[in-house]
Amino acid sequence: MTLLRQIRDASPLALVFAALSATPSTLTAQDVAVPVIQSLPAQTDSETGFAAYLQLVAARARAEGVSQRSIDIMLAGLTYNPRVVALDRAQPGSTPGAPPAFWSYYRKHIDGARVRAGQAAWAETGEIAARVEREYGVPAKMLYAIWGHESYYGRIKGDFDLARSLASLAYEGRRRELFEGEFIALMKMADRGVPRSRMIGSWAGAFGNPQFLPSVWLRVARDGDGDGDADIWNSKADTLASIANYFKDAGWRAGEPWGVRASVPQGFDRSMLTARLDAPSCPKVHVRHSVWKPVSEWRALGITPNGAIADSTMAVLFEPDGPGNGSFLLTGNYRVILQYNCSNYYALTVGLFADEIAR
Ligand SMILES: [Ca+2]
Repeated sequence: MTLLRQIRDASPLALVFAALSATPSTLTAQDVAVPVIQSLPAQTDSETGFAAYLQLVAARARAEGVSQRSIDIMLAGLTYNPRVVALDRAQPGSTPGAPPAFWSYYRKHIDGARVRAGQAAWAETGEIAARVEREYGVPAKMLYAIWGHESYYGRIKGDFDLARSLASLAYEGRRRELFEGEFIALMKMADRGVPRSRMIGSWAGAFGNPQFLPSVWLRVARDGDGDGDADIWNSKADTLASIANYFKDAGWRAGEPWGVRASVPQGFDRSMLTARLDAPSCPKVHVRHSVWKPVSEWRALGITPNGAIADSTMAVLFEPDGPGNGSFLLTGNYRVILQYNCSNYYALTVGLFADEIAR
């Protein structure tokens, strides 16, 4: 998933924060005993160096409790894949200056065909989605929006060998800690019984209908159809339950919308609405939001929500293309979508797409 996109979109400083937040707060003797792989210089084209690196990763995996059987399965015949490194290097950096228009981004990603595909998926699996919604408290429309945005309902899941991609990206070294950790997480998936042949996905290591990374799969994937296997590649029930569990785990509040469109009066004074606090994560995303106010206060300022939202709900005002080009009141649940991928355009697109599917 998505964590990769965060990384793609993030500033170097945000990456440092991401790395820090992923570091355990307390070190144990076992942690200290883990080999220091960072001491190996980054290389890109040496099969010998790659093979030597894999042995260091195997040692770290062993230290983290991965079985020798899974290590052998994952490393067997593994070769360096220069293509994924080239794809990674071709990622655009952050564009200086004004951000591109939101609505052109939205129309590029969500069209009538994708909305109809979402409605068709819902018609086919609605009974399962209703059960998942009851169990996790996450609206079905959000599940279909994520599924459709991430993989077009399973049509675009990627055909890269995950072990080869993750090992190559780790070896290349620019984001070694991230990709090495994900590679070891993939080995732990093997320990949990995921067959090697199923481990196929995007060049950057995300996989299945919801495009989870291995660490995310380990943390939140669920078996939705009761066969004992959380198969987010092939099972629609497992996919819906796993996305719902991701949202629940990230703090989704049942009964609250992600946000609503809002009408803002002409000449509305926005000068007093600038948020002063720096957000702890993805600050570039949050800096574009206003201060938090209950909806009742927004109403008192003349702003009208164009959708169901309680007066007591806390919300920020967000106008992605500036005043007069679409205004939104966003709730804490919008932040949950941001955890899936920390981009305003991503989160707003998913929210609006969900509303379109449910229309
Ligand atoms: Ca299952």
